[in-house]
Amino acid sequence: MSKQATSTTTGLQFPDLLIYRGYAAPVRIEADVYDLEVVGHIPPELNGAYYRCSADPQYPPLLGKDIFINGDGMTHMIRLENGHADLKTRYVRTEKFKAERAARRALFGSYRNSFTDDPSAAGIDNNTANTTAFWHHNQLYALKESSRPMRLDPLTLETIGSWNFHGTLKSKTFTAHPKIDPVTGEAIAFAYNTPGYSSKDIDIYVISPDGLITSSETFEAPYSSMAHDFMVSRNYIAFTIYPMVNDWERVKNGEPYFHWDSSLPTMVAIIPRKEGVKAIRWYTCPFTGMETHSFNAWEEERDGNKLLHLDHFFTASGWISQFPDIRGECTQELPPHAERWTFDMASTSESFGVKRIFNQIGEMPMVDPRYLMQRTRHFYFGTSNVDFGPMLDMGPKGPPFTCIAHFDEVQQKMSFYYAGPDSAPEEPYFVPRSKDAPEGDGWLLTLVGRRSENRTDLVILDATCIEKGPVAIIKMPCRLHEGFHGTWVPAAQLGF
Ligand code: V55
Ligand code: FE
Repeated sequence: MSKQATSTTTGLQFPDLLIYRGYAAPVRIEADVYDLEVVGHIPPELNGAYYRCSADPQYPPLLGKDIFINGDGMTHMIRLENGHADLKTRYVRTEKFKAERAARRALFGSYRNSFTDDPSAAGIDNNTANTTAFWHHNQLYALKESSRPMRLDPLTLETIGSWNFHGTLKSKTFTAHPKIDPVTGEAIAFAYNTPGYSSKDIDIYVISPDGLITSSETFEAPYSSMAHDFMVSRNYIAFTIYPMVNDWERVKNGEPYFHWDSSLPTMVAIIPRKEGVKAIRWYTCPFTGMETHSFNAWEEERDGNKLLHLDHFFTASGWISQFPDIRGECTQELPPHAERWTFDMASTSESFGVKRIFNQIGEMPMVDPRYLMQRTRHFYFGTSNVDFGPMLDMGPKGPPFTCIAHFDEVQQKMSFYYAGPDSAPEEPYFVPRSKDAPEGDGWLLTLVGRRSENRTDLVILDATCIEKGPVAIIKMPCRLHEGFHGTWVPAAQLGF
């Protein structure tokens, strides 16, 4: 044997951990594939681009391990036109990505914890830009709640850079879940841990249809914690504040950025959009838990009461696949249920009503975005249902879905699309059939992981009959790393 072959030096290797193994393994491929294979027919009305973000680690972790949500932002784009589909995937050129590529290794340590970084990473923006593809004022962004938006070229997916809305963004952070007001065209957004580190301050922003922050207000939360999503109705903004706590003393000690502490109260903040934070009302929940994501918020006048309904997925446990429970109470992540929390804004009551919208567990909620902030009849989400097929093995971000579900609240009817053996659908994104089609008349786009084939498909379902199976299956020749949130941009807005 030659000297070289017996060398014991190891090259670049990801550790043998769940988050780097098998179907979860980093993909790291920046691909351009023209004319993907299509089973069925892509509806010609679907002319535009589907964008979505994922967390696809560029390098093995500096500390030998990491959490799923700390991977480098990889944006996926599937352009649909005249029944054809083209794929493009690109890493977001964040400052972190560029510095680590230059060093040919990881320089950043654990999630949002600069005290665990390599000294050479000091002062470099840790944005991973890995959570939400967001389109507003004709711009495409990759959002991460720890950082400012990253602006991307919607045609090439080239990174343009960090964006501060022409100097009007005061925080160093920005949510991955802004809500676009379908009536005014404004985006309502927020930021927590606003200096880029521990803080009780939460900023609320209104972004005009031409991309300037026209209103910026700050309120103080009872403790510094994760605020991942929020809810907006026509007249109110609502936050569920839950004890996924950020404690700077722990962070300084190299401990995780968040921990679950059920001894702190779960609370709701309700802010009238017109009066703003000076009219904030706080409610303390008689139970502990965490909002995972929200469907919608809407208002209703009933029997002289002014009701505000918050429709969201809520779980009694923390998110222990990512962050520890410091009291050691929950050893298993509990599944989220869809809950409707109802507040009478005409009364001074400090309590609110809670009921289940439906009895199916789930996550990654979606409504027809044209009906956001008003009552929606149709609810879409990811779920599992053992009537169709077995649960899949636990993944690094929790249990994978096997189905997409549609709940029609008027008919009280739950429908399922089962993705097939060893197949895991991700977030369903709703696209209307036409601009003025009635609520729910359109398609759901969802990426489906084909685990045994190590590939991904984009599945198009008719949202009015998902149980009938796909209208079209667009087959990727490779796997797209499992990700988070996407958006659809019609060709007329893309300009190409
Ligand atoms: C979430 C996701 C994140 C994150 C914080 O889904 C919270 C919740 C993908 O990144 O950084
Ligand atoms: Fe999210």
